[in-house]
Amino acid sequence: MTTRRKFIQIGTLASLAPISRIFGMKRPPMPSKPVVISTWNFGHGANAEAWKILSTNGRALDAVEAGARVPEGDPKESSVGLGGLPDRDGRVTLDSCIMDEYANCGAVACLEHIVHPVSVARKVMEKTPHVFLVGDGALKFALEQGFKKEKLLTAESEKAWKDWLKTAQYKPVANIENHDTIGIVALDVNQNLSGACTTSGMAYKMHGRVGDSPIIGAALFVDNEIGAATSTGVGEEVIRIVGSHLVVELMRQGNTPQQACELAVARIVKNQPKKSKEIQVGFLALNKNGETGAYALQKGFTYALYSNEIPNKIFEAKSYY
Ligand code: SD4
Repeated sequence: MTTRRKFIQIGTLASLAPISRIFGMKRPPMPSKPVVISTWNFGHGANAEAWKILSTNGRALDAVEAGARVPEGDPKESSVGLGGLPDRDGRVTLDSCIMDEYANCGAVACLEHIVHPVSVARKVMEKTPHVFLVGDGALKFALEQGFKKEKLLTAESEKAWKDWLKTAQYKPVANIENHDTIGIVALDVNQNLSGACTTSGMAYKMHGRVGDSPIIGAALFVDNEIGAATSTGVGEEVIRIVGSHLVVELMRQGNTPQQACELAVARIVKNQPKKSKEIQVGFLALNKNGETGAYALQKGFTYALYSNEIPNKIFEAKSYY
């Protein structure tokens, strides 16, 4: 399932990518709807769940929520939902957002004790006049909506945190494959786009720290006329460039999804020439035609793509460094 191979980017060769280093590859066929793309290896399981909805003519919104719930509910995934690594005070705090084809969106941040923050984010979107609930307010709302209060810190995550406390050095390392965020975007048969993002955030962050993952425009953006984008990695750098919104706007200006991801990553490098060598940020993009793009600062950013032509495969994104 996790075999990595070089991904020949769909649509990239239609024109010269500004900083593309891809040469001499054949152009793959245009993907047909539906399409779902999600971050990291656990995107494979998420895509499989999303595909059940997409392949039966379901809505992209339902598909991305169902997909994101897969790693959220898996106690072995130490970066999302149940079993997520805690902050430096030992508290598992979750960030998530969701956005549909009408630009409706909902988000929660610093939410504790709830296994499926993506579903709480969807309730914020559908049941409140607001977009974003945080902390105790988000938990109160979740409980009112019938979500169960649970302990999210597993024995493994608690042990990892106690080991970390021995040195207590906060150094987010690129591509710790079991500490990552799921971002998932999909195009359904009715040509509608939606996306979701969910995470326990950077391990051992300060209590109260919120990353890019629940921020609409940063880790997720959907514009049903153009496309959708999502991100993973060091959220502070994604927030600084409002990354996913930037990727969608770059597509609006005529860039392919691949070019848009590359230009967004280049913006981070321009902002932080030194720091960008040490951290990881990755973007995924999907346009209205079902073409996809993926690009990261560092090697090792994997993602999973599911379409009629590519039945759920994991690829490694091209990278700046
Ligand atoms: C954050 N972007 O909290 C998330 C973490 C992540 O790969 O994606 N790690 O900043």
